[in-house]
Amino acid sequence: MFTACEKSTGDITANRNSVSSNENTEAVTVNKAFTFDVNAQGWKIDSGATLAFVPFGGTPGGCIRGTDNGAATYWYFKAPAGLLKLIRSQNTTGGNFRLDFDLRAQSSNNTNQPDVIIVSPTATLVVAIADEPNDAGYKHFSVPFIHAGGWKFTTLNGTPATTGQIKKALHTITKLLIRGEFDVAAGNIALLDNVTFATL
Ligand SMILES: [Ca+2]
Repeated sequence: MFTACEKSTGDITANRNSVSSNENTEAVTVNKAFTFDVNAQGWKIDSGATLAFVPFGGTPGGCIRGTDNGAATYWYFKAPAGLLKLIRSQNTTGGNFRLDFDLRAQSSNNTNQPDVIIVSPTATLVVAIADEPNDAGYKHFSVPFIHAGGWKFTTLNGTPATTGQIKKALHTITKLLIRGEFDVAAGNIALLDNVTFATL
């Protein structure tokens, strides 16, 4: 069962060291990591699910959990205003950026939906990740904000976005969404942990 993730304390301890070593070697531009070990750190849901902070079941420590409320929409985790402000403040004429996160979700292979969405006043950009989460455990996802990452305007069938267009959207970003619904069954659950925005 999916809820088994809220048990294995052995794995949580083992994961702690690897996460720490990764943080030490990565060039993090935005010095803000969402580890959800105390609270939800301002994250919310973009329609169709209920958010809860869970003080266990993360990788390691706490995480945030979305539970589908039965609405016939794909629901998303929504980044807090503080993260959007930090992203807007980045020097977009410099290097490129990426979004990293650990996600565990019930899955029925609904791959043909945007997995990450960024919204600015002039563009909505979407991307589908080749891999997808499942309920066997957390998977790490790293989404580059570059043309080769597969970003499209408005829909997955939209016009491909250039790296410059993606950066422009980041510089005025008003919404950042990470998909939580991969199984359309009512009551589906997803867990999110370790969200970072960093240099590519
Ligand atoms: Ca955590």
